[in-house]
Amino acid sequence: MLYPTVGVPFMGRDLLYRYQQYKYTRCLQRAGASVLLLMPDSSEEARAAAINRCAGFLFPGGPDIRPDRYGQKPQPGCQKPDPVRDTFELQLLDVVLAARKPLFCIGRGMQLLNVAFGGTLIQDITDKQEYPHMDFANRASATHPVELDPDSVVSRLLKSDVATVNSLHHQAADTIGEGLWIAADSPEGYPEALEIDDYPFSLAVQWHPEYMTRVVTQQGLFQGFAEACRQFSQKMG
Ligand SMILES: [Mn+2]
Repeated sequence: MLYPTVGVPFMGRDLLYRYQQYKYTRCLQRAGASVLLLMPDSSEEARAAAINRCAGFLFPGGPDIRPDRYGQKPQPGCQKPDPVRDTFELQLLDVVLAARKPLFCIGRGMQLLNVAFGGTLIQDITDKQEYPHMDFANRASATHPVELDPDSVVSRLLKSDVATVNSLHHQAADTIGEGLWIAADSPEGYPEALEIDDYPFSLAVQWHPEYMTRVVTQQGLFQGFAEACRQFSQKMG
């Protein structure tokens, strides 16, 4: 039995971020992966060594991405960014994509993937939604339906082309970066999952499977990702 190492960027020292980081760690461990937290303030060599050890990477939730990263000025409703995370995670994502290692992007992570591919975000969807997309109180259950492309990895792992998901975002992917495609959307048409063209294993969801721990199929996303990491890890030797 092999326990592939998954790199996860450090989310921050606040109690809420520590709680969220723990949720990701638990789901990855339950899927048979071991987690290596990647610290943005470590030395460049230590970081490179840590990144090399990882068979796959999970990009977690977090604050809004600074709008200048996708060529816009901040608009009303855009929340305080974390520029250190933006810089670190966008650099890390480049390294991961070049190495073609398995990738799982969640929440902010999915938005980061879109921005890395040249896409843009709607800075605030609060007044443009039919369902409550920012519903922290119901994070363990489902808030809105999504429709999944039957040819997507996310649909294969959830074993369905429809699902109901939780929702903890107030921004949405707008223009989709070239090289990505929409694997799931909400009833209003907001992208809820993205995948990368011609890439060994990529999964990017706008919802938060790490909170839906009572829903067995959602844990299947972590299982599928961990399995892809296990296979990559065997290739790494
Ligand atoms: Mn949503």
